[in-house]
Amino acid sequence: MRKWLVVVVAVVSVTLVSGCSSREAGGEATVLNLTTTGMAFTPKDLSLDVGKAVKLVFKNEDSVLHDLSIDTIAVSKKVEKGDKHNDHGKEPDLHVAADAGKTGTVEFTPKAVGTYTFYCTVPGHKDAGMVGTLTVK
Ligand SMILES: [Cu+2]
Repeated sequence: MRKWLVVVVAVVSVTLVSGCSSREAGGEATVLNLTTTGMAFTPKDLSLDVGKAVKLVFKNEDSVLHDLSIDTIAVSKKVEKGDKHNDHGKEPDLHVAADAGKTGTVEFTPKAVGTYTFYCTVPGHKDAGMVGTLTVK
C-alpha cells in the first residue's frame, strides 16, 4: 500500500516538472537588417515596438569602418557583437561597429517609446550623412 503511494507521488512530480519546460517566454527576436554603403545607412528610418526583442544586423559594405550609435536610449538585454574601436568620446547606450566588408550585430529590447537619432561616431561620418532616426512605438 505504501509502495503504491510512492509511485503515484513520483508520477505526479514528473508530470509537474515536464509541464514547466514548455516554450520560453518572449519568443524569437525580430531581425532588422541595416546596410552601410557610400557613407549612408540603408534604411535611415527604423521603427521598433517597445518591449519587443530585436536583433540588429549591421552590414558594412563600404571600404572603411563604420558604426551605429545611439547616445541615450533605454534598452535591456543588450548584447553587442562587432569590431571594437574607441573613436567615440563617451560610451553610447547602444553601439555596434563593423569593419570594412564585415557585419556586426547588437541584440536589445527597447524599453521606452520615443524618437532617437542614430549615427556613425567615426569623425566626419555624421556630417557626411551617416545619421538616421529610430522610432520606438
Ligand atoms: Cu561611418
